[in-house]
Amino acid sequence: MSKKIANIVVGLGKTGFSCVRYLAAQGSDFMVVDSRCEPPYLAQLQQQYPDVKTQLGGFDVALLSSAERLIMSPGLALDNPVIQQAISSGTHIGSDIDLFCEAVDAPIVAITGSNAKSTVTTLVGLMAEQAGVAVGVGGNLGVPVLDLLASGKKELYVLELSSFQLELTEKLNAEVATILNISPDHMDRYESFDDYMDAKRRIFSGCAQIVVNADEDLLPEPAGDAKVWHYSIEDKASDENAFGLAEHKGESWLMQGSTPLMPVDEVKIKGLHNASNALAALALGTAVDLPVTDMLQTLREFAGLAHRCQWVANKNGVDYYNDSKGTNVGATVAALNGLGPASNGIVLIAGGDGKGADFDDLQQPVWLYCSHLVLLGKDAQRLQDLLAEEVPVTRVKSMAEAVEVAAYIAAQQEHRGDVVLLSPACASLDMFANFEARGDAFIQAVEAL
Ligand code: UMA
Ligand code: ADP
Repeated sequence: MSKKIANIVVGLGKTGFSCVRYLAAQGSDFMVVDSRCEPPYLAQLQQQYPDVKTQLGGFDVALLSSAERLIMSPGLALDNPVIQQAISSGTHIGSDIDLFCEAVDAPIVAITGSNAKSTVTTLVGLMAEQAGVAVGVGGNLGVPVLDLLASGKKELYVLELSSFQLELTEKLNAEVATILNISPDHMDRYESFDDYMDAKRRIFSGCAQIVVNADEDLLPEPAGDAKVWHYSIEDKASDENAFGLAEHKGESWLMQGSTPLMPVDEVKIKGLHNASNALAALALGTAVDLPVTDMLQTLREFAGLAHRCQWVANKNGVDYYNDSKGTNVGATVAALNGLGPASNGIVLIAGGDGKGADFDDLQQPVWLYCSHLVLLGKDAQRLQDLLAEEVPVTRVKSMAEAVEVAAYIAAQQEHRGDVVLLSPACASLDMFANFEARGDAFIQAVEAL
């Protein structure tokens, strides 16, 4: 009988290529497969690892079933029949996160949620840097976890983990883990909302401490004997293990228990949802002993990530915001609730690939705060069917047209000082390479006005 291949790396995107680098450095026996004929990292593989065997353009049942282990890329759903057949023939299945967990030798701060992951991950990473801690920050945020291991000795890892990355994770053993919030996303990948929650819940496996957002009804109850920290924007902090908001010296302050930390107004990223993100970061940082002065300094300085409710320009009295990372309903609801109360009427640019989502939760904030909808992309019709009863809709074919139309409408409105907001509630992949490209197209169109 021929010898089994030890590892097959399934997928040659960012994650797959990081697995190649890692396994090659370990001297492991592996090959690479991808369903596409020309996967993104093919040229780099051929150049840097010419001896690594590949099979491209489809998955071969016999080959995958002959491996001891498949190392899956997060973008591939596990219900693929070939993958399922390999599993039933006894092939072990894992991910880059498993390889990382086997090798890591410093505590992990693990962050998931439907929204705010990148913002909170970045904040905690910057807080650690501010405190002089050698920190590796990555995961779904962009740098694959295995690449973090190769970038020098670290004292702490801060990881953003998507539900896709958690699906296969058996024991993450994080020092502290959190699910920031949960609202439906990726419903084209999961059979039900419960399945999506189950994937997220795996972040808690083996963790020592848990940070819980007390404002979220739907979050799973933490189990086991992990130490629990709470945070809330709706409540003042009840004890030293809780972070909240309270009146102090006539202003709203960030609190830890009964200790006032800093006025909310000094947090550079604005809006109540960002106050929640600041409290989450403080709770996570406190759990790994980061000094409070360094954490507060970071909150004063961090200006926010691009494409998340990012102010772009004021043109003729109209503020333009780029929230291209608003790729699900929960994010767009947060953007509308954040900007709506201070605006005379938001012209909302939305649409794209809804990933099978139910858009119902958009109705209330859209009808309350939007004066006009400019819709584009694959699911424009579904959004129009749901929302056009109360708000006028214009359909467009490109981002340039969307911005031109939105600017024209904003100029016609009775009150000036309005807002044009790109917050699509959808993924970008039907029209753009990624959410960054969509946001850049918006910014370019605004600049061209
Ligand atoms: N694909 C194929 N055939 C294959 C392998 C992949 O068609 O054989 C397709 C997938 O279906 C998917 C695309 O290729 O549409 C990319 O998948 P991938 O697993 O190769 O992705 P990577 O390039 O490795 O990037 C992944 C994350 N992408 C996904 O989970 C889809 C990146 O998050 C992450 O930054 C990176 O690993 C490093 O950890 C991006 C993302 O969109 C930002 N994440 C989703 C989200 O945030 O909503 C979960
Ligand atoms: P993720 O990495 O989970 O996608 P980001 O920090 O990139 O999170 O933000 C994604 C979207 O969610 C952006 O549109 C952002 O404005 C919005 N957002 C940020 N924080 C929150 C929050 N606490 N609740 C809801 N939406 C949020």
